[in-house]
Formats: sequence, structure tokens, C-alpha cells
Amino acid sequence: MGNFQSSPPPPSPKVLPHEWRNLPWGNKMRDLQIVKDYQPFKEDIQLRFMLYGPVGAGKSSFINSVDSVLRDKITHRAAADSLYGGSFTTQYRGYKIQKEPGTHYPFVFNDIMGLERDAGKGVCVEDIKLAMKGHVKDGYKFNPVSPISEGNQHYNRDPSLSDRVHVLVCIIPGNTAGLQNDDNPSQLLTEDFEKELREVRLAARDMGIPEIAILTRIYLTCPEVGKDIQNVYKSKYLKKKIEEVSGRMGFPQNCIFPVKNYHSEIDTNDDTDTLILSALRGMIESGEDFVNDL
Ligand SMILES: Nc1nc2c(ncn2[C@@H]2O[C@H](COP(=O)(O)OP(=O)(O)O)[C@@H](O)[C@H]2O)c(=O)[nH]1
Ligand SMILES: [Mg+2]
Repeated sequence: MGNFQSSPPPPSPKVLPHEWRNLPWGNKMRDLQIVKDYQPFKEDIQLRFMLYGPVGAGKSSFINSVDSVLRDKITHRAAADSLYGGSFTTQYRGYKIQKEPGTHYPFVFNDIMGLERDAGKGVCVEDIKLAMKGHVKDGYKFNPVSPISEGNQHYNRDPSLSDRVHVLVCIIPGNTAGLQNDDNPSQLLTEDFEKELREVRLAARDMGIPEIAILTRIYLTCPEVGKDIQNVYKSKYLKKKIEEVSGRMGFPQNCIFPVKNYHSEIDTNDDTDTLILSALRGMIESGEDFVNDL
């Protein structure tokens, strides 16, 4: 009788029949448990992830999203600026995530905004390099025109392993991953920023610091992903986008993680969590390897 049943609708020409990277959809507990069980091999250290990207890329939202996934509720700790023009994150501070009352996960996020040359805002590259080496203490307010001096009370002369940065996480706004030009007038990814990004990444590479790129705002780029986030690794458009980011900015494709940040939701969602956990696991694995190689 099966002959009379209507066949399923043909797949959209915009999505591939299979994922090119497999994610444990519907089984986020596996990745969540891995993160919950994670303990650095070296005792008494914490991994430090430096989130670097242009203002409005979604750095604060990513910290909040990780916090929301791990605590299973939407949180707003690292103030996300819904009006990019307004307040900027210029103070250096580490965000830890509570595990149980009184304990934290053994990793910390620092959020660094790329320099906006015209506006005289942001963090100069010299400071970013010093922060990567662990010389900048929490609470330091970056001066966009001059780097921290050794005499400053927030200068750390003798950084411990935990003070250093272990993974450079570049936050790239997915909907504007093309360079700013007449067709793409977004202010988020300018030529200046790309130049600085190269400089920062080169510095990280010199220090052996691994890097990861996180592509935010993905569902704005592809309606198929907007319809169903599980299409993220089936979307032809997004695959092209990742290849483009890889080709132009030089990130290996397996270091690029598309995510959807929590930004207007009031409840967490398993598929959104799965993507965020996948990026977080990538960061933890890279950081753990780096620390153990030292
Ligand atoms: N649609 C969408 N909006 C996002 C995403 N991530 C961040 N946003 C929004 O983009 C704006 C800037 O984000 P924010 O985290 O403050 O950027 P930051 O300057 O890099 O810290 C906020 O209004 C966020 O709600 C995302 O993945 N998707
Ligand atoms: Mg921010």
C-alpha cells in the first residue's frame, strides 16, 4: 500500500543531504557532561580564553550564552550592548562561570574589543600582546592610545600560568564576514580590523597560543538555518561562508565554529546549546593541549 503514500518533500536545494560535520543533536547531555567533568591535567590552574573581535560581534553575548548553557537558564552577566554605539567593554576583567554555589568551572573568559582607529576606542595591539602574556590584571581600564606601563598598579610583573591566555578566540560576526565594501556597508568588519586581527593572531602564533574562530549571528545569514538550526552543517551557504572566512583570514576550517548566541530568548534550547557546547569543547581541548605542552 506504501505506493499510495505521498513521498517526503524533496530536500531544499540549499541544503546538503548530510552534515559535513557531525554534531550530537538531541544528545547535548554528552557534551555538557564532558564540560562538567573537565578538570585541567595540571593541578590548580584555570584555562583563560581571550575573546577578541570588533564591537558588536557578540563577545559578551557568547560569554552569556556559555553561562546560560552551563547553568541551564538565560543569564545576562557580561552586559551585551544592544546599541553598539553606547557602552564598550574597555576594562579588562575575567568572567568565571559558577558551577555549584561557591565553585567555578576551571576556565575564565576575557573579552577584548578590537581597536576602532577612527573613534579612538578599543584596545591597542601592544596591550593585547601583554594581556596574552598575563601582564594585565583584572580591573585595568585600557587606554586606546597608549599601552599599560610597567609602573601601573594593574601591571602584573610575574604572571602565573593561569594569568596567561591559553586560547585566542576570534569572534567574527557571520552576517558580515565579507569585508566591508559598497555592497556590504556593515561597520563590524573593517579593513583596519582585519589588519589588526592578523597582527594579533601573529602574536598569538609566536607565543604558541592556539586560536579558534567563532562565527556568530549565523541564522541571519541563511534562512535554512533560521528555520532549523540543525541545518547549520548542511547549509551550502554557511559552508561557503566558512570556507571564505578560512581562506581570507587563514583559520583552518576545523577551528571555525558557527554559533547562535542567546540574545533575545528567555529559555535555553537544546540545539542552540549543542552548537555552543561544540565551540566550548573545542576551546577547552585546544587550551588543555597548549597548557600541557608548556
Ligand atoms: N541575531 C544575533 N544577534 C546577536 C548574536 N550575538 C550577539 N547578538 C546581538 O548583537 C549585539 C552585540 O552583541 P554583544 O555581545 O554586545 O557584542 P560585543 O560588542 O562583541 O560584546 C547585541 O544586540 C546582541 O544581542 C547572534 O548570534 N545572533
Ligand atoms: Mg561586549
